[in-house]
Amino acid sequence: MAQSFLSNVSFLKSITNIKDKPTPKLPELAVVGRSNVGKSSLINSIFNQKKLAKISSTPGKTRLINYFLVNNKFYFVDLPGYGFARVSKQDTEKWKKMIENYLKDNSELRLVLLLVDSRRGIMQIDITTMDWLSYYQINYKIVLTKVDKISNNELSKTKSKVIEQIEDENVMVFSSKNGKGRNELINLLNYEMNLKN
Ligand SMILES: Nc1nc2c(ncn2[C@@H]2O[C@H](COP(=O)(O)OP(=O)(O)OP(=O)(O)O)[C@@H](O)[C@H]2O)c(=O)[nH]1
Ligand SMILES: [Mg+2]
Repeated sequence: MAQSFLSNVSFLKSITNIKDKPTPKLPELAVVGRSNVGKSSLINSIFNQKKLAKISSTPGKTRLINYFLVNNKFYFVDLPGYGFARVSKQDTEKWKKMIENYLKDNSELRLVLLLVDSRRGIMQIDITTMDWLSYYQINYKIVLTKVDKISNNELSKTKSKVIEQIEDENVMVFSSKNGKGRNELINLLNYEMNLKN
């Protein structure tokens, strides 16, 4: 039952400006977070595919706003990461503008998954993003990624700290490597994107 909304996915197009959004307009679900946090990997893992979204061990792999069509029902949107030091100031500014431009005035956007590396926890740039999302009244959920890399003990500590920071119990955990948290995330997406729109 958890799989129901995942049966059909395809890459549709890459854009840099939301005026070039695909048609028809459909509800959107987007992943945001620091470079290398595992955004593209999460999309691949959710759909059980290896090469749907391009991934790389070098931060800065995703440079465009990538639209994937799911069941002709909604768009899953993979965004470029932010906050990676080795990228030029000019590029950083360009990406920041692209992401902000995507997030604001986006009436199709139903839910944002804000991915946070479970080894690092919430960083200043994530707080800035959360302020942004709140300001634009965008529904978002925090997902702690790469949880296969830390012990259960470390994970529960990080999770408690994040819950305290954001004052919300609703923190997801995820590993695209061993599938931890995958069913819970699918259930959440199923609910948010299927039943509620
Ligand atoms: N161990 C482990 N590695 C992961 C996990 N998710 C992603 N990775 C690795 O982390 C690196 C970055 O993954 P991506 O999915 O490309 O990250 P991204 O957030 O899309 O990065 P940008 O597109 O640069 O913003 C890759 O080497 C992945 O294999 C995970 O859950 N566990
Ligand atoms: Mg990516």
